[in-house]
Amino acid sequence: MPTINDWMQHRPWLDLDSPDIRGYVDALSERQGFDLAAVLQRWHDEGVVVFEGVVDKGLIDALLNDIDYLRRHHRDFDLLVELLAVQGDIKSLSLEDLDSPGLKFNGLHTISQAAARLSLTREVVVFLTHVFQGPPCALQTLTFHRGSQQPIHVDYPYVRRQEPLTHLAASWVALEDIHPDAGPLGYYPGSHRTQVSGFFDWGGGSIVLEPDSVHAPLAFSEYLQARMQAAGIAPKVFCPRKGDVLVWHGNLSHEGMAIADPRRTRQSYVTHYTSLDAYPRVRMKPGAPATGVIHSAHGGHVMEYAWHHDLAQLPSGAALAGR
Ligand SMILES: O=C(O)CCC(=O)C(=O)O
Repeated sequence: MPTINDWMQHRPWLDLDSPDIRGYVDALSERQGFDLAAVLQRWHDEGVVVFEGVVDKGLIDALLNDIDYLRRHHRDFDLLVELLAVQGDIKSLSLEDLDSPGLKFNGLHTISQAAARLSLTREVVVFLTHVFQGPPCALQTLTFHRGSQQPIHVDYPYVRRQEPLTHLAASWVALEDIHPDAGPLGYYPGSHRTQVSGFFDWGGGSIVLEPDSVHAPLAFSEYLQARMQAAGIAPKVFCPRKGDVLVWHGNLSHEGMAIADPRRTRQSYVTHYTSLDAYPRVRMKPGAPATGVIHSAHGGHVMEYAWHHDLAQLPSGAALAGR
């Protein structure tokens, strides 16, 4: 059962009070192609960084083509989905379900090579390598067609199989220009600091949601809302252009804003990452990451899940083969 102590003892270096960011960057022999010191400082202060226009638009179009294909042939693929917080198989969805706000595809990277590659955009992988002090690995991915309208939350009580728990971050890639009325992502800068967030006790001192937790996610949202109000932090609304990516800390409060115009889509692709050291061993195929990977780039990995074999692949698999 992870406790406050576990979190505090395993904080990554940038979560300590006064990390020597300038000294760290000056000691590096390689240049990163972006202002690393500035983004590390922003991560320390705000728990969020944005890289504008860095994501390969050809890959985004390949993913959109995969999604379109999947929506037209959804009974031919194995994919977990989540609709109104209930998990199920994509095969069981009706056409109406497929258009529903809040529908998430879980683990699209397992059947879409374009998705797997989008999890490993260079700037994101390089940045997270410095955050974790080791290779970042995709733990899971979520793909949204419309706004999620998800209440305020932080990820680590739900994404909790990595060891240590603190090795957690996420990226949010805009697959189209995001309109303010489409239910954009909202986030609370600086809320990742434990002085702001505190620790929610799910029961018996556990800081994560367990099958026998005495509290429900709604109580957690109410707790975080009260903490944000007490700290005077209002949400920032992220309305990016196609190809922008936002990276957030595993303890950053965020939410899906209300959808003002239900006709609008809000196509986005989220990856949750941990470090290679913290990646749950039971999920890895023997020999991973030397083998058993879907894609590796810039030192990061998207691994196959141990229980998956020969899943039918979306069109980008053939289109990107050998590239
Ligand atoms: O994109 C959204 O609306 C919310 C995404 C999110 O909360 C998550 O992936 O943890």
